[in-house]
Amino acid sequence: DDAHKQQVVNRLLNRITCHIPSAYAELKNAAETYDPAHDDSHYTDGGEAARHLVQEINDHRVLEQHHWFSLFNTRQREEALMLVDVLLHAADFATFEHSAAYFREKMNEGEFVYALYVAVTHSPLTDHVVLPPLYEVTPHMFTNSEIINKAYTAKMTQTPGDFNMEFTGTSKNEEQRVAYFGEDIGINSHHVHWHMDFPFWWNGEHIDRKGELFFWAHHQLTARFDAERLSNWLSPVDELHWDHPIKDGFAPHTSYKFGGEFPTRPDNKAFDDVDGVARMRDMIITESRIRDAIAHGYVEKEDGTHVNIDNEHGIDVLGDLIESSVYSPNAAYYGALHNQAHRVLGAQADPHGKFNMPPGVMEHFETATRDPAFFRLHKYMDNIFKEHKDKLHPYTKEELQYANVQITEVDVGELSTYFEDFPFDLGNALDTTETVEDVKVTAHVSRLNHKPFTYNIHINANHAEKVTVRVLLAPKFDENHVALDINQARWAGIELDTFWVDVPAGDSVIERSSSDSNVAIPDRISFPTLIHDTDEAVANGSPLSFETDHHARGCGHPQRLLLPKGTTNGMDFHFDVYISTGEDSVHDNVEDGNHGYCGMHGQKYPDKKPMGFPYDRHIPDRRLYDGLKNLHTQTVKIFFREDH
Ligand code: CUO
Repeated sequence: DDAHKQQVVNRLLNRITCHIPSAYAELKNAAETYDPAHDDSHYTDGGEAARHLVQEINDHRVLEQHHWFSLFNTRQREEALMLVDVLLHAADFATFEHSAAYFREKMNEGEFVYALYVAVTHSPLTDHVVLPPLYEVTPHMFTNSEIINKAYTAKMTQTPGDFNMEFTGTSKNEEQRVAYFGEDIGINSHHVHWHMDFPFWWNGEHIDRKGELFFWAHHQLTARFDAERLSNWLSPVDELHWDHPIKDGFAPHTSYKFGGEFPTRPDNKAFDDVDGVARMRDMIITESRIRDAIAHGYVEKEDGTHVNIDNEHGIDVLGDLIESSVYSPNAAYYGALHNQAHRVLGAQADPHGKFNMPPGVMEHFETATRDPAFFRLHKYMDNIFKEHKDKLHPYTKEELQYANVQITEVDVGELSTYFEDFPFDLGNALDTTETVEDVKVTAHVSRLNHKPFTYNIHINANHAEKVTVRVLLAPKFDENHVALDINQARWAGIELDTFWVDVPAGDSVIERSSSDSNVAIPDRISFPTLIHDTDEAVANGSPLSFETDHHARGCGHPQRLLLPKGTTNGMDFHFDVYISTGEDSVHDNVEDGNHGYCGMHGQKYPDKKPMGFPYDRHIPDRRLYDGLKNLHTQTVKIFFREDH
């Protein structure tokens, strides 16, 4: 049952990097008595994947334990994917459990954690399993070296400790003003889960609009980061380019559990070719091939035939092409701009491998957004996507209007943000032995949150119908307090919510709360709580105390960060509500969840319209959007409260 499965997954992940083989007798038994090579009937592939992996291990070809793991390292990824393959071919949960327990003892810990997270995310056997927050499974990737060192001291001296985690650097670095966003453990968790839900290497069942989601999820990260910058008197991020120096350096103050310190990059570092990865010349060629495809309006497939991209599906093709994923129509020609860029940026401290440095933060989805170069890189790609979107014809009045509904008024409650303290557990950061007692060590971070808010949309409908409601926020002014025109504001827009609702004929009010938002998820259940509540449920034979459906997916913008920070005196934003026909919905019923940036697992993306509609395309003339009865726009202020 669910509690049992949850307990197994907890145990597989707890203490995984703590230098002891298995913290649980049950797992040890499963690992010792189980022989995947002789268990054909329990796998849907007859045990082929398991036999293959066992052979690789017996031949001593797999990465050792206690070594860093990078998904972008081709061989390391292959190994992790072999384990994913084994787990996804398990015909029943017992096989899933036993294989995982077995390979846990034999494989690199980083590969194991990655494979298990991906397998639990995608296997129907683990539908209701809640994955613990990665920041409490592999805390090294989410906190800094100073905290880890203090935690070790606490353990050595057997003194429980609470340690405040500071943002990296000093106020001399103006980028530090927005470190609360890039270094937020919830953002990092969302980002790494997004890439586990939509892996670039994914070759299983087709995932709907995966390329477009790659564009949209990252476009939103970029737009949100810019809104945070404006809240802190910084100009929006500038894109990076291969033949310009990387303006901002970054000192991560972070260590691998195994493999030393994450490398540092000074300011204004010129891009170097990276041995075994890419030359800058190749990056420029790859980019120009993609820009050519956009200019031509088609992508050339490997067999020479064309895929037309001058339409609303073009963005999906381009997303696959730029990332690049297995879905890329021609990776041999268009390369892998995005993935290579992450590796190139991650290796700038030691591009020729002279110093045996481990990969930089840009090579891990857990750590990438901490580096200001992350947002510069994604702005660069975002601008390529924009080039394509700007080629499409602007929406016409006909496409935009919806005669059935008139929005008469939208009243929005107070929008305010504040910083709060958040503790998380560091137990999994520390080595464990039989002879040294565990002590409780906790990291505290300061994180942005907002007061819950509601808004009421007053409408008048000619007839009862299901309608699609889209809610957007966009900064009103730039960093010099010059008003953004509609065409700038629309690209800076933040999706707050998209939902479907049945409205009656006549006047009615749609009430919506910030906590309903379909782009955000609540806090993850902490790992110690997860373990405690699960063990209790198993021991008492009672159901789990938490709602598994509600917490099953880790992908989703943190609810706390739904609003940008704003300013003490109130920062002006456009607050737009746009209503269109319910026929934009793919499904009859869409429950509230996290589909805005993360889709619906195993199902079609629920909104038929392009992501970002009705603001995804060029707006040559503001009058196109003036006078639409189904669009309501107003100015709101977001207040940052220091003294919350
Ligand atoms: Cu998520 Cu570059 O795609 O990090």
